[in-house]
Formats: sequence, structure tokens, C-alpha cells
Amino acid sequence: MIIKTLHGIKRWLYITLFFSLFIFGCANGTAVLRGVVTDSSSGDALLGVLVRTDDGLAGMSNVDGEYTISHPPGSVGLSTSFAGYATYTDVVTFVASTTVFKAIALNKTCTDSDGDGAAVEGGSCGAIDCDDNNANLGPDGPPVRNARTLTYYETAPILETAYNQAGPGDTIQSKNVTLTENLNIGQDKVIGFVGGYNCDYSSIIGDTTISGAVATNGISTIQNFIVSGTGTTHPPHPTSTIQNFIVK
Ligand SMILES: [Ca+2]
Repeated sequence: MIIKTLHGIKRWLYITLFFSLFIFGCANGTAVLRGVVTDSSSGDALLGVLVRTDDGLAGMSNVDGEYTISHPPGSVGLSTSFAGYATYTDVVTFVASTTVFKAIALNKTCTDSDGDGAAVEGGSCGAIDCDDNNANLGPDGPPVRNARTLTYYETAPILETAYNQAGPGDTIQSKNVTLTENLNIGQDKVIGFVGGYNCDYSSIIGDTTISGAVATNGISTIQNFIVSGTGTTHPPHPTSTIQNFIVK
């Protein structure tokens, strides 16, 4: 009988303790924010990201990118801190006795030292810069240059202007892009045209397409061009060297 009573008291104590904790929890109103931090470009989970509220509570993401912050109910600003990534900010509402989920995708910090709009990182930063120290060398940089003077050309007529300004023996390089213009190679000077260059003019990866008429009656060497324009004069000057010059 006494033992039974003791059991009853113990059970009552446990139940009382349980409800006390429950009521305390509700009264305390602790709410939870939980989620996963990822790289916005790759979707990979990020380890070690500090996610914090503006009033100083924080959680650190684990190896699976998961973070947890306990906080009194209410709305508060949220921000992140992680090297190599731009700060993420948001306002979240903590709800009493509730776990609210918030996924956070971080954008990499974009490095654009030469200010040409292309960044080193690529991905969420946009096009990859092939030379972040030279604004002329980038995916959207000038498509034509004089290889000797390193003068860059991007205003139409691009090739014609480069040709007119070139000195005897100069080589004019152009990227593997399409240029819409006419080109008259008719002057008495030997000029080389080499098309099909990559982003920073370091290697040839294709052809330069000219959408327009090309007259090749001056002395020149021409390599790696595709011409698609009516009025193209071909064959060229007898002493010119033409390689991989396709007229469509
Ligand atoms: Ca750049």
C-alpha cells in the first residue's frame, strides 16, 4: 500500500514536471529557425557559415550546411558571414513553440579587378574573365586588335578601321565572333589578318565570321575567316596568302 502510494507520488511528480516544462516552454515562447546554407551556383552545402540575428543570437552551419537558431518569438533581421561569399540578409519571424525553416543560398563574392563586368569566379558572378587585370581582355572585350600596337577596336567598321590604321607588316587579330561589316583590303601595304582568337588572344579556337562583303585585292595574309556576304571578291591579290578563308 505504501509502495503503491510512493509509485503514485512519483508518477504525479513526473507528470507535474512534464507539464511544468511544457508550460514553461510555452511561457518562455522559445522558437526555432532551422535550415540549410548552400552555394547558390553549385547547390553544395556550406560548412561554417555564421547565421545570426540582428540582436545577437547565432547558429553555425554544420557539414551538411544545417544551422539552428533558438530565439524568442517575433520578427528580427537575419544575416550571414562567410569568407568568399556576399552577405545574405533577410527578416525572419520566429513563432512560439514552432520550428520555422529557411533555406539560405549564398552568392559568391564577385572579383572584377579591371571593372569590365566579367568576374574571376564565374557561376553566379556571370561570365568568367580570362584576364581580370586588363579590361580589353574579357568575354565582352573588343573583338579586334593590332598585335603590334595593342590598339583595340570595337566600333564598326571594326576590321576596316584596324586595317586603315595598321602599318606595313602589322598583324590584325580578331576573335571567334561574327562581325557585321564590309572590309576592303585594297591598300598597298602587307597586312596580316588572323581570325578565330579566344577571349585573351592567346590561342586560336575557331574562325572569325564576317557578315558582309570582303574585297581581298590588296596584299595580305588572311587566316581563319568565314565570309558570308554578297560582293566578296575572290580570289585575292596574287601575292596574298590565304588560309582557311571560306566564302559562303
Ligand atoms: Ca573583370
